[in-house]
Parts: sequence; structure tokens; C-alpha cells
Amino acid sequence: MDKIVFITGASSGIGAGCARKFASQGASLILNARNVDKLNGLKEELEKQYGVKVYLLPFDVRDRKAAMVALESLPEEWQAIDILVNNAGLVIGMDKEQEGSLDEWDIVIDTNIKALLAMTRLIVPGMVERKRGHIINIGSIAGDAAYPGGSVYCATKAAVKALSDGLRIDLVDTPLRVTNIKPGLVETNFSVIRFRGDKEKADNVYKGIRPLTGDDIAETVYFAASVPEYMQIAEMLVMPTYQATGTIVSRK
Ligand code: 8X3
Repeated sequence: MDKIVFITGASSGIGAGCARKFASQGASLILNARNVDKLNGLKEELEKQYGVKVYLLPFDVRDRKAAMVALESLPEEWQAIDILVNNAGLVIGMDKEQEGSLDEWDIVIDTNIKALLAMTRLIVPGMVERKRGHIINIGSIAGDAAYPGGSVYCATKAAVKALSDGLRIDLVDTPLRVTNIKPGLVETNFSVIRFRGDKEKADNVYKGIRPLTGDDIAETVYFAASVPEYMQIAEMLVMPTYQATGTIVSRK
């Protein structure tokens, strides 16, 4: 794949899975995350294993100014981004809406909605100009229906669906494509952060069921990116076989 792929939140989980998958197909990668050490490790791994070019852009996606400066600093040969994977996202806590921390929810909303929007706003105009591009947002099954303790997180992922649909509408007269990938249970660092570092609680989320991995979701992201140009995968809801909805799971 002779394309430049920009991935946010690329240092672990679904983001790192996407980096590995696109690298295995020969794409050039711009990787973003806050953790420079992890990014450096991934760059070294991908360059060695796949012989691809990797450019690191470490910044906090919530920092709009840092994002702008970073993108402006891209060398000429890295500027024509073909695929934007808006993957950075998180949740902190499972508190009731009337009880949770507004400060924590600011972090979740700023990352999952406002940063995704900022990256889109910064990168898509160039794609429109070049008449080439694909925006792949990582939404969630959580965006389809609210579940207990998920109020704000579910709202942010419902927003990702609306932003994806809205962008697809706004780009309908261009060759650009917009995809919303909606994962169900995927075992990454996601639940550890959700439970504020409590590994036992995080492990319980995946108990008795084989969850998906970041690499499984990366397969679907790559699939959406690799179908013919005239074809647009608008959405994909992807979950383990023993999961039916955001809350209905069969555990053995
Ligand atoms: C993450 C999936 O099941 O925790 O987006 O809502 S879930």
C-alpha cells in the first residue's frame, strides 16, 4: 500500500495494531501519541520488521495548538496524508452521571470528541485539495446505546457516529471516504484506564469470554481502507462472537 497513514493514539492497543497492520502492507506511517518512548520502540520495530518509513509526531491530541504546530512541522514528503485514523480515545471511571467527576469527563470529552474534530479539521482540507483521502474514526458499540456507568463515554462515541455521518455528508461531492469502526469488547489498556489502574477489575471485563484484540480491529480498519475507491465502508460494528450488544455477553 503506497499511502501515508496518520494514526493518533498509536502507542498501544488498537492504534498500535493499526500501525503494525498498515506497516505490514508497506504503508508509510505518521504515528502520534503522548508517550515518546513507546512511539520510539514501535518505530524501531516497524522499520526493522517491515522496512517501512515511520515519522513520529508526539503530542497530546487535546492540545489543539500543539497539533497545529506538529502538523505544520511535517517535512514536505510527509504532508500528503492519505488516511487519517482517529483512534485516540479513553474513558475514566464507571460513575453514574449524577455522581462522576466533571474534571475526568472533561478529559474524556476533550479526547474522544474535540481532539477527533480538531485532527479532522486540520487534516481533511488538504485531502479535499488533493482529491484523495480516507478518514477512519474509531467509534464504539458504546455509541449505539447507553449502558450503566457509561453515560459520558457512550455520549462521546455517539458523537463520533454523528461526526462521521456529518463528515460523510459534507464530503459527498468529493472522492473522500469516511468510516466509523465500532468495536465491542477489545482487550487493551482501555479497561485498566477505565478502572483507574485497577487491573483486577479490568481483567473481570473480559472474564469468561474471548475478547477481540487491537490487531483484530486493525484488520477491519485495514479492510475498510483497502476496498476499491468507489466503495465506502460507512460503519462496521465488530464484537466477539459471544457478545450481542454493549451489555449482553455470554460468559462461560
Ligand atoms: C469500548 C467498548 O464495551 O467498553 O468502546 O463500551 S465497551
